[in-house]
Amino acid sequence: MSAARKAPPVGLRIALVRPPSLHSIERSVPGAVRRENVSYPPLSLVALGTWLQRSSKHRVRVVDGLADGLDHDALAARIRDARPDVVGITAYTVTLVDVLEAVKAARRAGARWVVLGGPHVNDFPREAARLPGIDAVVVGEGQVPFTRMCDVLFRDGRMEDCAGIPGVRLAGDEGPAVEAPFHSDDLDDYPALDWTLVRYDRYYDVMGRGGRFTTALTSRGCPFRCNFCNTPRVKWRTQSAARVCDDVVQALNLGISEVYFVDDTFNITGRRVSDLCEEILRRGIDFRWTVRCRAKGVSPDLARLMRRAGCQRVQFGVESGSDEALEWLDKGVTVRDVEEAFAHARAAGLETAGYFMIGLPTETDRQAVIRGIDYAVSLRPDYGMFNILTPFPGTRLYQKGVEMGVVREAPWRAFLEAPDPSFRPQVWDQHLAAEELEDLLRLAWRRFYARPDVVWNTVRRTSNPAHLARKARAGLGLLLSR
Ligand code: B12
Ligand code: SF4
Repeated sequence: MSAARKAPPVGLRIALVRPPSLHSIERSVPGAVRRENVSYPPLSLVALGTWLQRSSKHRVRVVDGLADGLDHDALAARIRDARPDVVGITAYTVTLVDVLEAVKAARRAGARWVVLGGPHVNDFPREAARLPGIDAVVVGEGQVPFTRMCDVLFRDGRMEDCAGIPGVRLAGDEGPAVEAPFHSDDLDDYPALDWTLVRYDRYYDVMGRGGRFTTALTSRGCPFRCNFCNTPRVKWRTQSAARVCDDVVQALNLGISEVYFVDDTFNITGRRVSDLCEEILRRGIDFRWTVRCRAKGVSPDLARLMRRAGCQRVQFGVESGSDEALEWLDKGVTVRDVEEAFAHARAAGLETAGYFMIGLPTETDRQAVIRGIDYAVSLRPDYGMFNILTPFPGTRLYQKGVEMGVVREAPWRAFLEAPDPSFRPQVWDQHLAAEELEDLLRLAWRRFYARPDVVWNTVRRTSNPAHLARKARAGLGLLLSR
């Protein structure tokens, strides 16, 4: 009898990695909030993995180092288990130090090629391509370029041959500092997500009701021009209502009951929102959902329709209770718009959340910041999220700060070239020092969440004891944070 011949490989083995967050440089968010970040699924990697499986023969494994609470040695062991040819790592700027540790872990695990993608690469392609230990970066939506890259690597075994694939930059490529990210013209071209790539039953939303939870992205980009945000560089595109519903139904079939649509701005046109609500109602799809909306454009009718279609919570970027500040930030929204939007949402029975900033250029002393915090409380959202205004490179706010002599560029430049865990992003410290703003930030979280009605509403709405325990842990963490 002849010995069985080994079948030639049909594709590469690919590990897609979300690094842990052990060295976050974020100082604007208390640890209790950061700890809840592990509860969101790695949507970008599921999207990449789904596409790779659909359009190639490569074999994919997702390693969620964040949700699994791995350190970098455990991450290396987990990657080694997958015996990958290629390791693709998703990179956020605030966890860049961990990204580099993950690159080293991938190398220790024997990966032949290591590739980065994700928001950090999209914002800083040139610097990302210079990071040590990597072979290439992918700028923009990774599905098509990364798959093409893997096809070339499988065929030729040479990373150099991937030069020229749109969206791909080889290590050390000194191309433009900013480039138009690769994107698909039609979001419906992407297939429905294969959530079985991850342990989809483990994710939850601390602000939700404790059901099985996932995120989804139904549009990309935003035409507005808030000066602290870098999203506007991307052209606005949407999925069709039918397509969103198909994807939701697929998730519901896995027992998922809560979906957070993480679009930067869900209600860029009211028409799109109403079309989606009508489609959900027409098909009788029963699930709770959350969106992030702009305050302008949430009419009483739209809010009621959203509620009928299962919307549970609307999150608004309020930022400030001062028109002068909103104007400074180029928000294009007034305090009145915000108050009306909250009133309409509440009247329709929607829960609300507000994002607020402290340390705005118009807050010239401690009292002004405290007035801002009091405004946030007086608006009575069900949830409040507070941040210190932080000018990120690439935003118009950053540029303005440089021109005003408020922003110091050298520390950011040094961090982007050689990420160091001791680096802290400079907050807008024109009037108040960073330490004072951090102290006020803690005050904001405490003032907002230490109110009996907030505690009572949370208890009243949460029937799942395990979820109530999570909420209590997050709440106590916030109140006790130093
Ligand atoms: C949901 C979300 C969260 C969730 C979950 C985050 C997580 N860790 O999974 C929560 C609320 C926890 C969160 C927290 C934070 N977030 Co956030 N978040 C988002 C949001 C709204 C959606 C992300 C998403 O799922 N997108 C959908 C997927 C499909 O798209 P994608 O991530 O861009 O991935 C595509 C490409 O980037 C690329 N890609 C991604 N990874 C890889 C890997 C490889 C190998 C390749 C080839 C390609 C590739 O292909 C993907 C598919 O097309 C985005 C804004 C946005 N609309 O994208 C902000 C965003 C990602 N967040 C941002 C920030 C700043 C934060 C925080 C720092 C906020 C804070 N102050 O705490 C924290 C940090 C979290 C952390 N430590 O990981 C920034 C990141 C900027 C940056 N340069 O890093 C964004 C872009 C918002 C913004 N415009 O400022 N966030
Ligand atoms: S509305 Fe939101 S996503 Fe759009 S520019 Fe402003 S902050 Fe960015």
